Amino acid sequence: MIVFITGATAGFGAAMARTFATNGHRVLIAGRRADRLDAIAAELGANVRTVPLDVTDKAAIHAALDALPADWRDIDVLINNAGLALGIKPAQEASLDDWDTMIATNCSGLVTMTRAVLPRMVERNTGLVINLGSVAGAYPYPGGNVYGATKAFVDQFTLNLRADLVGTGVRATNLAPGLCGGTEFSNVRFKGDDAAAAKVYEGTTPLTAEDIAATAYWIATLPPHVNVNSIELMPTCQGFSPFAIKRA
Ligand code: NDP
Ligand code: 8X3
Repeated sequence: MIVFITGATAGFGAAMARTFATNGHRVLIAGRRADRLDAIAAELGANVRTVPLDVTDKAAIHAALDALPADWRDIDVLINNAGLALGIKPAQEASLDDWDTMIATNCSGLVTMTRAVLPRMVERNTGLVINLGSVAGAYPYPGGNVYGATKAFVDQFTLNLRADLVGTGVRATNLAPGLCGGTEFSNVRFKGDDAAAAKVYEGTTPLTAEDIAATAYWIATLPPHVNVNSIELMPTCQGFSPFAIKRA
C-alpha cells in the first residue's frame, strides 16, 4: 500500500509512519518541520518519502501532490492526522486567532487534502481515508469550545464522505481517541508550557501513539468489504463526568 500521512513529524503521525513502513508499506510523510521528516525518512529507509507541507496552504497541497513521482501517485490510504488544539480558556476569553488556526488546520486542511486525493481513489475504485477525530468531537468539556467543534466537523464530514462514496470501493473512517500521552499535543495546546502539559497526564496511564498507530493499521488492513465508520478509544482510566449544574 501507499500511505499518505499528514502531521507525521511527531506523535500519532510519526508512530503511524513507523508502523506502516516497518510492515512493508510505502509511506509519504507530511508536515511543516522538514528536518523532522528527514530524520524519520533516514530512520525508516527508501520506502518513505518526505512531503514538506503546511495543510493550511491549499496551493502547497496541490503543488506537493502534483510533484509526486508517477510511482508514488496511487495513494491507497490517506491519513488526515495533522491537527491541533490551542488554548483551554472559556469561549468568552479564548483567542480568536487560535480558533482560526484550529479551523484552518483541523477542518479546512483536512478537507483540502481529502478533496485533492479522493478523485484518483474513486477513479481506481479503491482507497481509504482515515480522519483523526477525537472524543472532544462527541463530548463537550470546559475550554474545548472550538477544538471540540472542529472534531465534530471531522466526524460528520467522514460520515458524509461515506454517503457520497457508497458504490465506490473507497472507504472512510473517523478515528477518535481520548486521552493520549507521549505526543506534542498538550505542549502545543499550552503553547510551550511543558509543566502544564505534563500535568494533563499526571497519575494516568493514557493511550499511546503506538496504540493509535496500531488501530489505524488494523483499519487499513481489514478486507476491502469492511468499512469502520467511526471508532472511539479511551484509556481505561478515562470515563465521563456528570452534567454541571449551577445551583442558586
Ligand atoms: P502532535 O502535536 O504530537 O502532532 C501533530 C502533528 O500535526 C505534527 O506532526 C505537526 O507537524 C502536524 N501539524 C500541525 N499543524 C500542521 C499544519 N498546519 N500543516 C501540517 N502539519 C501540521 O499531536 P498528536 O499526534 O497527539 O495529534 C495528532 C492528531 O490527533 C491531531 O489531529 C489531534 O487533534 C488528534 N488527537 C490527539 C489526541 C491526543 O490526546 N494526543 C486525542 C485525540 C485526537 P508540524 O508542526 O511539523 O507541521
Ligand atoms: C484530544 C483529546 O480530551 O484533550 O483530542 O480533547 S482531549
